[in-house]
Amino acid sequence: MERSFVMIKPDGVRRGLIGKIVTRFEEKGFKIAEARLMTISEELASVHYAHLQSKPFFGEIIEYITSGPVFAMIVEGHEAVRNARTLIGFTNPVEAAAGTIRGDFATIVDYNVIHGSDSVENAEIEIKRFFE
Ligand code: IDP
Repeated sequence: MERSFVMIKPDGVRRGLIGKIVTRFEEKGFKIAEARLMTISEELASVHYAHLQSKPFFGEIIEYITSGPVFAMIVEGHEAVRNARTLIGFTNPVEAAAGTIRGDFATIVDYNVIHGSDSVENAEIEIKRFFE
């Protein structure tokens, strides 16, 4: 079975969306293999978002993702990475279809509620990064 790394970001946790979001993954057919509530250090955040280091909003992303606990999960299922991305929706909630998590629970890219790995290779890197 393929695995992906999914993380409900601090705005999602603060707004009490853990239950609803976990339910969506379960209803889709994923198994939640592991989960933990954790607070991300600035160091871990900088590694996780290293690909965005040159962006003008990099500092804001780090501030956002470290602003409170996140709910990190390993989800398992058929084509888990691609299926999770479909369930999550496009990065910018304005473009995310209704019925997707970002489409239904977010309005602005700065606070888009959830992260999901973008490739099988990155999923394994992120699982190690957050769970080992
Ligand atoms: P992804 O989260 O859909 O994989 P990435 O391009 O890897 O998309 O961006 C990582 C995160 O950085 C996004 O989920 C979002 O929280 C944040 N982000 C991306 N673009 C912007 C922006 O233009 N302004 C503010 N935050 C952004």
